[in-house]
Amino acid sequence: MNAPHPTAQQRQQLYQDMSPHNLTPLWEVLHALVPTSPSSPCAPALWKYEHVRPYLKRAGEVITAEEAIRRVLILENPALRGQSAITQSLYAGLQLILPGEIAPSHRHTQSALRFIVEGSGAYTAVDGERTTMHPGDFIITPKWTWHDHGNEASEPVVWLDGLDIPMIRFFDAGFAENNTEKSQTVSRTEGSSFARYGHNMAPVRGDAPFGGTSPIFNYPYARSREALHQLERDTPLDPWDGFKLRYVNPATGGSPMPTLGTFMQRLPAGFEGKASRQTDGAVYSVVEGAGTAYIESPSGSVRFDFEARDHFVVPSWQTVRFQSPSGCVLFSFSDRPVHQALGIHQEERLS
Ligand code: GTQ
Repeated sequence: MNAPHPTAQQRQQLYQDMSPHNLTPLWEVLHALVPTSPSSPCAPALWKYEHVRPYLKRAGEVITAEEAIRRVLILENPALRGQSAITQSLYAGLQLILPGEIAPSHRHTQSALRFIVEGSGAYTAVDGERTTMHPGDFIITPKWTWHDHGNEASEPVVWLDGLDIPMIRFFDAGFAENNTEKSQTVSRTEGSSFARYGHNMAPVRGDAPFGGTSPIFNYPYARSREALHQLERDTPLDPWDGFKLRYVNPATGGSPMPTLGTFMQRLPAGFEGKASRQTDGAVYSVVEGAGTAYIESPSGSVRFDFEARDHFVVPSWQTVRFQSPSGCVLFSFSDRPVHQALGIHQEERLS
């Protein structure tokens, strides 16, 4: 072995001497700080519902919703364990509420989405209005609005929670407060937000109640499903996406929440999609049917065979393509609105 080059030694000495002063050389890390393309530490991962469900059931036996505040099993990215994150910017979890339970009212600066996975008849209350959950419904909780969940039906209800928790943590902008009431007082009849904003109409006077966040807080599956099926009947198929729609804030045409973009797509029977990649890593909830996602990650190719109620994550800038011999419907969410606001969103569609 050769002795280290004197310059190398001098460099090491410099690093060592300045380290106690909280100084470190850029040139040793520049390539990683300013990569030629994104190289997410996040890994692709799949959570089969049949594997998750027994643990949800056990969670229901060891803690009440009230004691837990939120009885949720976090979907933790295997490459980000301990961080309560499914991607660097997003949080996802599966929340269980049993008949008769209440998840008490609180509010926080994090925005949340609920995507109903199993069971019907539980409710979420937001800003004085309740909305009843059905499988496939997409429900939002705008930042800093009081919200509580309850189940007055006879079956357990499970939904996917998607929040911008890691993003708000990154900005050190998290505030939260517990309500003095366990269940907030209901001040409007169910459906009144939808009546005002859900029919391509809006009140003549007054601003939308939640600023840049959608004034609608339940986007029922019956409607999104019908829209996709009609598209399948009479519009051309997108070779990458199948038939894919984004949810909108009807007051702005933008995303329902400033930090979270949400999508619903139908892959028709026999779909053999082309590969694409995007800067926004995305979380998928399988609504109906079955299929396969092929993801190219730096550590190799992975194949996820999915069916209804399974969840998976596609990391930033890793290519994904879908196949579905029998057809399926996929819900997904990502931090795309933030990428778009910053002008850094990129998509590459491979042929
Ligand atoms: O329902 O308010 O999964 O505050 C994590 C944090 C759900 C909620 C989560 C939360 C909630």
